[in-house]
Amino acid sequence: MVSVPAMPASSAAGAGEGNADPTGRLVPLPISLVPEPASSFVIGAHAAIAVSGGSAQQIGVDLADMLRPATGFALPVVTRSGSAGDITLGLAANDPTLGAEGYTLVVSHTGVRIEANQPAGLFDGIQTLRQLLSSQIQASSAQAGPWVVPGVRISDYPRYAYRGAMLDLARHFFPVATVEKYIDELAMYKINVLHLHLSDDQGWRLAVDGWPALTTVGSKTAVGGGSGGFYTTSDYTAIVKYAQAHFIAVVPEIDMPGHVGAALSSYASLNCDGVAPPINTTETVGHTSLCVGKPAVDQFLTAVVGELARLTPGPYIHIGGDEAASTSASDYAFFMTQAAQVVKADGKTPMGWEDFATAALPTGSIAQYWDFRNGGALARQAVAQGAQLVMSPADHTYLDQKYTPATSLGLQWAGTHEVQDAYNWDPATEVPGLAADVIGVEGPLWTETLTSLKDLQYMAWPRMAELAEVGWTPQVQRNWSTFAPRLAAQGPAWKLLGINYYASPLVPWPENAVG
Ligand code: TNX
Repeated sequence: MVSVPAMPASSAAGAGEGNADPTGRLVPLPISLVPEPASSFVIGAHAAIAVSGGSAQQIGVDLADMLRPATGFALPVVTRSGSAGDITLGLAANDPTLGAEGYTLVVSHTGVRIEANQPAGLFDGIQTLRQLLSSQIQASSAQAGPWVVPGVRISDYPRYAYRGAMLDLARHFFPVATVEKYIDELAMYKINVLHLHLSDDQGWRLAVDGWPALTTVGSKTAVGGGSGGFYTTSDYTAIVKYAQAHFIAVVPEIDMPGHVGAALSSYASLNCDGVAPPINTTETVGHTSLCVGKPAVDQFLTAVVGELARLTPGPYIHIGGDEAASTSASDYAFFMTQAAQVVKADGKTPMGWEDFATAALPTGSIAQYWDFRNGGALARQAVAQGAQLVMSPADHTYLDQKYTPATSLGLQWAGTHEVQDAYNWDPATEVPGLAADVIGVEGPLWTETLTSLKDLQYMAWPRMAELAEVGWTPQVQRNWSTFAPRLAAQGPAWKLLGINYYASPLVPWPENAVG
């Protein structure tokens, strides 16, 4: 039994618009923030966005796109050092502690200056600036203002390098535009990885050169028998480019050697009995396997991994490996060892669900911890082979799990996850003793029960914003009681952006966030 926090009138304002404390709006919380109440800045009608040229230019354009609709200001992006009244973006931070994704953001009464070492840090910095403004900045048409940026000195960089979201396109397919919308939303919270689950029993979602039936047959359905769909090479490339423009790396996953019903239905040669079965569109897992050792399966593996490697600029190729209950243990270990080697030979780093720790893994592979019921044994086995870990414990990060038993969407095999369950955990201690091997976190959004953008949003938000802070902000700076009002302050922005979210009664949403 959890109690709803009391919400005095002053804290309702604190969660929303009239909040003088700039930390009251920021998710994820920066590592260092010094309020300077005497130094607030008002973005004026003649403000410019001054950039140092080169790669800062594009971030300047991003910032202008972000601020123009609601302010109604011209906000020209100009290449010059900033003068009074400007927002200045620079890439001369020269500060090793900021790393590739950190930034400094200083507000004085004459302007705002954001500096970083790399464009990714500058991009993170403009996300923070957006949150420092009134949520009215999210409106799509001109609003009254004034556009006050509270006085503050921020120096900020992430706890973990890998802060991911996963989207299951296999159980239900979603068009490019839906994925791009999710990318827009993730970028606001400094998420930097999008893992796409592109195949499963119920559907195959990516065209593979030389294997046309994967899409002409394998893509045609979905959980419950819906119509399915797939990405052409150019669709997939469009997603990768869109993500890149938001400093998000795509990690493609083809799940093997189980979860392959759609592939088995497409090619008889992948089956031990040489017969292609009909696609089973129920939610059942663990009933399919590639016929390990068959030459056609080797060719399939090489072709699929090769295609993913060609189309994916990021470092990781995810080869699945979960719940292969219909593959013998020895076939499983043989196949996943081979799959990891093919990824490596294609110049990429193999990533897999933690189950693949029973195979021989190249040093530096990435194991994705999910099954909180096994006490971390597979994660330890992976680390013993020199792998690193991405933490997706299903009882904290699975965005498809119901919030409460009354949530109409979602599953609940890992329990129900109210907002506090998504926040109150530490990736470093989730599996004791492995803190040094954790490179980050990921929130998987499985889609057995989800069929629209609205469904995806409802299950992802607010939990994905919570996970963003778990991945970014040092553990000692995180606690639910100070986080809840900051989370609440996202509500009005989500409402203006048309993001459907679960208005948990455990969060003190301001009045303009709900209804
Ligand atoms: C487990 S966790 C799965 C998925 C399901 C999900 C539903 C994991 C690696 N596999 O196949 O979609 O649960 O919550």
